[in-house]
Amino acid sequence: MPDEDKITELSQTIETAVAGANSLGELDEVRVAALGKKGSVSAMLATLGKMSQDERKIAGPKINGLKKSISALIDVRLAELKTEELAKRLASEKIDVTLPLPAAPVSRGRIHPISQVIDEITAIFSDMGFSIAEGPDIETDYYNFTALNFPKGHPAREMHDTFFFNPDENGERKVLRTHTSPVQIRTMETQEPPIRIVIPGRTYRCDSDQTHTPMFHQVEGLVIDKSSHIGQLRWVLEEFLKAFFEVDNVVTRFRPHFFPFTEPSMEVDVQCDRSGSEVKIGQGNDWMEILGCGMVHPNVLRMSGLDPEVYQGFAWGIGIDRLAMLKYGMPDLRAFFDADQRWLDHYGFRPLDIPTLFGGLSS
Ligand code: 2NL
Repeated sequence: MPDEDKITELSQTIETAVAGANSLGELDEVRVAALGKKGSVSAMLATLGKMSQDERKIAGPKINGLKKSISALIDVRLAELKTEELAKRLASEKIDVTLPLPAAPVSRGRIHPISQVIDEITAIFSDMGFSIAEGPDIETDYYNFTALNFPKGHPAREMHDTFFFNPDENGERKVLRTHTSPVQIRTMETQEPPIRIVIPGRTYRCDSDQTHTPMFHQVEGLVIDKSSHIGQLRWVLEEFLKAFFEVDNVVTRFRPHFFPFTEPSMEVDVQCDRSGSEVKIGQGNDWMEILGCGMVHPNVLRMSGLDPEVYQGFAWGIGIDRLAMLKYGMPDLRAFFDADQRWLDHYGFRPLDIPTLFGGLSS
C-alpha cells in the first residue's frame, strides 16, 4: 500500500510539473504522464486491485483524491495558458484594415483573346438566331474531303497540308480536320432544314511561318432552306462584321473565287484604313481579304442526303486568329500559342466580362 508520503511526493512532483508547463503542448505532456493510461497516478490507482479490502478503504479515497486534485490543477493551468496565448496572439497579430485586398484568383486569371473572340462571335450569331455546333478534331477522310466535293486523288487534298494519321487495317487514314466543315456535313445528315448553325473550333494544317501556325481556329457558318440566297448571305456577313468590329458601317467587296464545296464561291474583302499603325475597319480606302463564302455545292447537299432541287444554302468560313489580331491589335500570331503569362496579362480579358450584345462585346 502506498503510504501517505508517497502520495504527497507524487502530488508535489506533478504540481511542480504543472506549474512549470509553459505551453498547451507541455501541459498536455504533463497530463498524459500523470493521468494517461500509463501515467503515474493511474499506476498508483492500479495498486488498489492488489490490496485487501481494509487497505483499499483507506487508500482508495486518498489516491482518487490525488487524481481529482491533479485534474483540477491541470484545468486551472490550462485556462491560464489559454488566456496567455490569446493575449500573445492579440498583441502580435494586427490587421491593417486599410490595406488593399489581394485580388481573388477568379479576378487574377485572364481569358485568352481567342476564347474571347469565339465568345464574341457566338454571341453575335446566337443573336441572329443561329445555333452553335461542334464536332471532333480527328476526322475521317470522308467528312473532311469526300463529302465536301473534293474528288479522290484531287490535289486539293494535298494542298490543304493535311496531317494524316497512319492507315488503319482497312487502309483508311484519319486526318486532323483541315476546316470545321465536317461538322456542317454531320448536321445536314442528321437535322431537317431549315438549318442555321455556326461552328467555331480548332483546325490543323501542316504549315508554320510568320502568319501560319499548325493549329489555328476557324468559325464556319451554314444556312440551308428552300429559298436561301446570296442576298441573305451578304446581309448576314455584313451584320456580323459591323457587330464584331463595333462600327456602324462596313463596306464589303465580293470577289469570285474557287472552293470545291461552294458554287459560286467568293472571297470577301472589307474596306479599311491601313495608314496608321493599326488597321481600321469601317473607314479608309484600302481593301483587306477577311473571309470566304459561297452557295453550297449541289454535290455537297446531295451527298448529305438533301435534294438540291428542293434545298439550297450558303456557307462561309473565317479565320478566328486573324480576326482577333485585327480587332485587338496583336501583331504576332505566334504569341497566341506561346503561353507567355506577361502576354496574357496584357492582351487577356477579365473572366467575368462576358461578351454580350446588350452589355457590349469588348467593353
Ligand atoms: C475560307 C473559306 C469557306 C465554307 C468555308 C462550307 C461548308 C460546307 C459546305 C459548303 Cl459543309 N461550304 N464552308 C464555304 C466557303 C468558304 O471557308 O477561306 N475560310 C477561312
